[in-house]
Amino acid sequence: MADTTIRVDKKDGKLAMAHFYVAFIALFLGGTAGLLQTLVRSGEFTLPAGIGYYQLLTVHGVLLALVLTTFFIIGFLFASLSKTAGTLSPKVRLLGWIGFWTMTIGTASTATTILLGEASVLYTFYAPLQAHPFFYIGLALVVVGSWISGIGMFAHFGKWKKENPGKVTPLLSFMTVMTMILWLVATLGVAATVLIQFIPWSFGWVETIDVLISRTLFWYFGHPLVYFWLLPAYMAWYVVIPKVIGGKIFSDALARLSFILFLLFSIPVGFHHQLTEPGIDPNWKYLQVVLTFMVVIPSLMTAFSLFASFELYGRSKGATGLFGWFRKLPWGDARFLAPFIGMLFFIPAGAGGIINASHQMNQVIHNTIWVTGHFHLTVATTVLLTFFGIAYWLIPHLTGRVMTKAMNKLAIVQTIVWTVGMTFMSASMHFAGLLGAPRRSSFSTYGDSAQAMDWIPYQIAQAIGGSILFIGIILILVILINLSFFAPKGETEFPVGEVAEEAEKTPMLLENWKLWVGVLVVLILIAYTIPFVDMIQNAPPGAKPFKNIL
Ligand code: HAS
Repeated sequence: MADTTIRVDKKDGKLAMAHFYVAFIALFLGGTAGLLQTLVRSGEFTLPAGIGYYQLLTVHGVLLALVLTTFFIIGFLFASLSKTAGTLSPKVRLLGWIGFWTMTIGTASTATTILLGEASVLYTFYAPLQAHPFFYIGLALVVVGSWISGIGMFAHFGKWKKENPGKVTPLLSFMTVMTMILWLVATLGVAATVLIQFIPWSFGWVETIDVLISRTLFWYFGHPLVYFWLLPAYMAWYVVIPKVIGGKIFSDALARLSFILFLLFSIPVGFHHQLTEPGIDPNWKYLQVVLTFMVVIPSLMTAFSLFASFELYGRSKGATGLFGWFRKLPWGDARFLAPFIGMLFFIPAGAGGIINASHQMNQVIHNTIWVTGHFHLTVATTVLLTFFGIAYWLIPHLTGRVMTKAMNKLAIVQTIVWTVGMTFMSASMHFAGLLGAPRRSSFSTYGDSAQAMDWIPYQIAQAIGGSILFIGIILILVILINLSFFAPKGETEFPVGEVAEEAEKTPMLLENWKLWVGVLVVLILIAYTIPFVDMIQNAPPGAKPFKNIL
C-alpha cells in the first residue's frame, strides 16, 4: 500500500496542475454556454451578436464533455501514478508535457473553429453535418496528445512492475493503467473516422461520406468514453473515500475485478446508441444490448462494495441497526459530501441508463431530452461532483496549501447548490422527454404547437436549474482558484485507503494484462466484425456535406 505521507513530487504536481488549469477554463466557458442554452430553451431569451444556438451547444458539449473531462482525468491519473508507483522519470514527465501541449494546441484549434461559427456540429459531430477541417484536426491532436501521455503512463507502470517482480501492483496505479487502456482502445474508433473519413471529406478531397460507418466508429468510441469519465470517479470511490471517512477498502480484488469488467464490456456496446438506426441487423443490436446489461454488473459491484465500506466503518464506530452507519459518516467534510451526493445521484441515473439500454423502451426516449437528462445526472453530477471532491484535497496537496474551514463550508454550499440546480434541471428534462420533447432543438424550431405548449413548464424549470447551476460554477471556480493560488501554505494529505484485514488476498490472475486485453479484442471482433463488413458491402451512396444547421 502506498505510504500516505509521501507527497507527489513537485515537478509531477506541476504537470497535473497544468491539466487542471485548462479543465477549469473549459468549465467556466462551457458552463456559461450552458446557462445561455437553458435561457434560450425557455423561450424568454434571444442570443445576442448573431451567436447561433447550435454554435453555443457545440461550445458547451465540446468544452465540458470532451475538454474538461479529458484534461482533468489525465492530470488526476498522472498524480495518482506518481503517488503510488513513485516519482515520474524525466522521460515520462517529458512525454506528459508533450501530450499536454499537443492536447492544448488541438483544443485551441477546435475551439477557434467553433467560435468562428465554422463548426456548429455538436460534440458528436454527426455526418453529414460538416465542420471546418481544423475542427477535426484539433480533435485528432487531442486524441494523439492523450496517447502520448498514456504511453508515458504505461512505461512508468512497467518500470514499477520490473522493479517489484511478483508483487501486486498498487491499486490506484492499476486503475490508472486500466482507465488508460480503455481510452486507448476506444479512441482508435474516433481516430479512424476523423482521419480516414472526416478530414479528407472536409478538405474536399472526397465528395461524400458514409454516414453509418462514421456513426458506428463514433459510438465504438462514444460509449467507452462515458466509462473513461466514470472510472476516475470510481478510483476515488474505491480508494480515496474509505480513507477520507477513516475506514478501509472493502476488497482490493473486487475493485480490480470491477475495473477489468469495465474494460471488457464497455467497448463492444456502441450499438445501444444506434438502436433506432437502419442498416444494422437487429440480431447484432440484440447482442450489444445483452453486453450493455453486462456492463451494469461492475457498477452494481461498486455499489455493494461502497455500502460495505460505509457499513464496516460505521459499525467500527459503534453504529447499530440496518442504517445506523449512516449517521457516523463525515457529513461536514466536502471531500466526502460532494462524491457521496454523486453516488446518490448515480442510483436514478443508473436506472435511467438501464431504461435507455432496454431496446423497446429506447424507442420512447431516443432523441428526446430524456437522454440529455440522463447524461446530466451521470457525467454532470455523479462524475463532476466526484471530480470536485478530488480537487478539494488534490489541488492543495499539489500546490502545498491547505483548505481552510471557510473554503470547506463554501464547498458544502457549492455541493448543495449543485444538487438543487441539477435536481430541477435533470428531473424536468426527464419529464419533458417522456412527453416527447426533442433534445438538441431550440425553442424557435418547434414553435407553438399544442404539444410544445405542454413542454413549456419543464423548459422553465430547466432554465431555473441552469441558472442555479451557473451559481454553482462560480462557487467552484472561487474555491479552485483559492486552493491553487491563495489558500494558506501547508501540508494536505493525498488520501489512499488501506484494504480491510478480513479481505481475501488479491489473486495474481487479475494482473494478467495479456489475458484481459486478449479477451477484449475477441469480444470487439465478435460484436463488430460481421455488422461492419455488412455496412461496407451494402453501403448506400455517400452523403454530401451539410453545413448550415441553423
Ligand atoms: Fe448512458 C446515452 C445506457 C451509464 C453518459 N449516456 C448516454 C449519453 C451520455 C451518457 C453522455 O443504452 C448520451 C450520448 C449522446 O449524446 O447521444 N448509460 C447506459 C447504461 C449505463 C449508463 C446502461 N451513461 C452512463 C454513465 C455516463 C453516461 C456512467 C457518464 C458518465 N446511455 C445508455 C444508453 C444511451 C445512453 C442506451 C443511448 C440513449 C439513446 O437512445 O440515445 C450503466 O452503466 C449504468 C449503471 C449504473 C448503475 C448504478 C449503480 C449505483 C452506484 C451508486 C451507489 C451509491 C451509494 C451511496 C453506495 C447500475 C454505483 C448510497 C447511499 C445511500 C444512503 C442510499
